[in-house]
Amino acid sequence: MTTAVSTSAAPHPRNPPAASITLLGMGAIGTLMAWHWRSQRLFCLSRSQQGCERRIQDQQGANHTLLLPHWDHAPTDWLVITTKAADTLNALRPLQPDLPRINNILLLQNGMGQQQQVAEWLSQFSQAPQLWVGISTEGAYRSSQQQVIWAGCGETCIGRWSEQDRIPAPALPNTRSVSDIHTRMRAKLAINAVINPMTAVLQCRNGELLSNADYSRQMTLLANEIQWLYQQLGWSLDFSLAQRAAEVAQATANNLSSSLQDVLNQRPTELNYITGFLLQQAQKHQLSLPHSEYWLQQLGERSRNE
Ligand code: KPL
Repeated sequence: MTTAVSTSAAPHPRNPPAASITLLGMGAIGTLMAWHWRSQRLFCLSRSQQGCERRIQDQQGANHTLLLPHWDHAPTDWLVITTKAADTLNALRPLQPDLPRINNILLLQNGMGQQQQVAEWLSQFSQAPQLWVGISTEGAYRSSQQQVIWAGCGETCIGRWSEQDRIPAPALPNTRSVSDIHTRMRAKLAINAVINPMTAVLQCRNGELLSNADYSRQMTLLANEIQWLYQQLGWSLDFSLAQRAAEVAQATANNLSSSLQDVLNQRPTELNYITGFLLQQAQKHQLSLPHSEYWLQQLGERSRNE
């Protein structure tokens, strides 16, 4: 079954007014969020300025086509950025004249480092939008340029970047607003910093990190190193990383990690914003992370954010 969904339909009179959401980055997670938000007023920012058409296969195997018009620069409640971490500032800079018309910016991406860059960039402007950051455990991948498969249900948590800011959250459907987003982001980063570089280098599914004894031993070494770094940085991690990373690898055993998908599709990976970000933190404190360094070097990428 194929359903075409045009996303800016007028809301039913009994429903709360639809939020205006502009999406920048229509890859796997951007397309999945557009599907969740299909009853809102959705727009996209595409290079062609022509709007975006994407297909998504839901969990029952039904296909839907999403048609998002190009953002008309009218005031928008949310600008949601789901580009690759490395592309964030370059995508945002041309929107500087639009900032007074954007109420909130949400960065929903893998990795860390880009949030700080955006916060610093926004701080120069008097009429800057509120900055939000988020993490998602939804499973989605692109099976072709236009087609996304929704592979696993998850949760998307968002929170304010500025921890002092206690303004109540405006509603963003299908997300949970949390007060400890920084702790959650760091926990997710730690897990990604174990699974992603190893699977990308070894070109294996997540589950193979457990079934192969040598991989499993190396995974424990890497996890223990990152757990040690977090202790040195005073970043709380209230679980054993070796154990949690193994649980996640088990739960996603058949997955190709996002970094491996990037390698296989000859796209740049986000590891400079995962492992690279941790190496930068370590360097600031004169700490060394030989295992993390090894995996990043294996991938032939420079071990710091560009
Ligand atoms: O988040 C992931 C990723 O691939 O980026 C994990 C949890 C490792 C699942 O594949």
